[in-house]
Amino acid sequence: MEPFSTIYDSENEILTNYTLHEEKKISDMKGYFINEEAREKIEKEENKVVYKVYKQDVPLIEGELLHCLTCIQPGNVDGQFFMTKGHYHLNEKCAEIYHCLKGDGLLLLQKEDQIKILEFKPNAIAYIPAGWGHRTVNISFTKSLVFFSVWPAQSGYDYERTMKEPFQSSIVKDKESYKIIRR
Ligand code: S6P
Ligand code: ZN
Repeated sequence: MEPFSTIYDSENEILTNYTLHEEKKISDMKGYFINEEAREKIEKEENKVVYKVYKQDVPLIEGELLHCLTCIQPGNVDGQFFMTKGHYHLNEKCAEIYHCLKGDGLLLLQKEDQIKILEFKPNAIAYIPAGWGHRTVNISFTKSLVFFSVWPAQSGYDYERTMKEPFQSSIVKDKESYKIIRR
């Protein structure tokens, strides 16, 4: 393949020249929030966008790197902040790097009985070691959380595992801030 570059358009919160754009709406998040009834209500009323992903395709072969921009909207389901679905990599030997560009968030990480919650603010560069499940949460009431990620092209995604072994912590509103609760 040919070398290429993309531009992060910070005002519009997109990666220009993306080849793949995904939007996860409330209707795509069935079973991910604690209060499923509240999620269904929002789905029927407005079906808001929870997060968007802009990705550049590269060959899914050893040595290549995938990269993308994720933008999580501000919002909550019955007080639980908007977040990504979260996943493990199918290939447990694949790590990942997240670089926060905008907003205010938390990165939830877990591996078996180990849990880590990292602050995720602009300029934070988080290293997600191989084998750790990862989910990002937008804890701002007004702003999007935007971050850039880079990971091996052969990682794959395991979303089923996060359903079988759910993230142990949830991030909910607490007055003007947030608190961490056990799920
Ligand atoms: C991919 C990387 C991110 C997420 C994206 C959406 O390995 O971790 O690009 O795919 O932030 O999250 P999720 O959990 O819906 O894939
Ligand atoms: Zn990942």
